[in-house]
Amino acid sequence: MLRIPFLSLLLAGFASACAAGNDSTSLNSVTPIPHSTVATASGQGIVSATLSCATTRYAHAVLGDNIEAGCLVVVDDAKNQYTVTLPESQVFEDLDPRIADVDGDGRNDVVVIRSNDNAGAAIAIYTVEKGEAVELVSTPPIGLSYRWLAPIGISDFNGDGKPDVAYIQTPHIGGILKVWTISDNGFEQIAEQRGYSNHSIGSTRVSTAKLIDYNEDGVMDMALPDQSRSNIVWVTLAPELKVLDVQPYDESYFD
Ligand SMILES: [Ca+2]
Ligand SMILES: [Ca+2]
Ligand SMILES: [Ca+2]
Repeated sequence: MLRIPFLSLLLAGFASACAAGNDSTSLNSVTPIPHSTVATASGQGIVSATLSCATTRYAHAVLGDNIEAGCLVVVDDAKNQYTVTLPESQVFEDLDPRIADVDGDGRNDVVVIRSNDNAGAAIAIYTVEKGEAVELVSTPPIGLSYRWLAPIGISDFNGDGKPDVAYIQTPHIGGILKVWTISDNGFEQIAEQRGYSNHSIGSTRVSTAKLIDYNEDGVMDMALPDQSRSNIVWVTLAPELKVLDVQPYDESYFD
């Protein structure tokens, strides 16, 4: 996935992309929120995703400033543009939309962090279906205001052939690694372990982590900072959650 950084945007013009529903304006008219990346991908389904409609209505400010996104603008492979506009009670508390085919239907979806005034953050996955941008699945929100989570990545971590979504819940106050997958039962959690932190309060780097097949068994593993950033911990989920290695922390490993 190629990402284009937008590091020096001014507030001017933020309102331009905030029309509700699906629109037909060109992607060039969409202003990403400050510090955010525009995700792009090849293939079918969603090929571009931009966090836009800057708002300060959710006063949490864990991602470098107090500006969050009120909408998500996606473009599909047929060059149709769609805008998902959140209600006033929610924002996308995120800087890096992640394009991946999460349900394995051959069409790209997009994974974002969506926060709610009363209940905190959730993983939300959107897709384009029948000419509409719709929510595919989401986790329940954490349950408290200003509780946040930081995605690690999307890959088939347990080797069952289906993509999984990994994230750290509450990375600042006792981080819990969680992995979810779309199965016949819906969106369900398949793994959980405490003790990790992939984000520092105020940093615009959403996740300090790396996807790597560390034990070279053909299944993607994760390298994660531990909660105190004393160590790097390599974790596999194949066939079940296990720590593969622990080494002294080195920030440059995650560059
Ligand atoms: Ca899909
Ligand atoms: Ca899997
Ligand atoms: Ca592996």
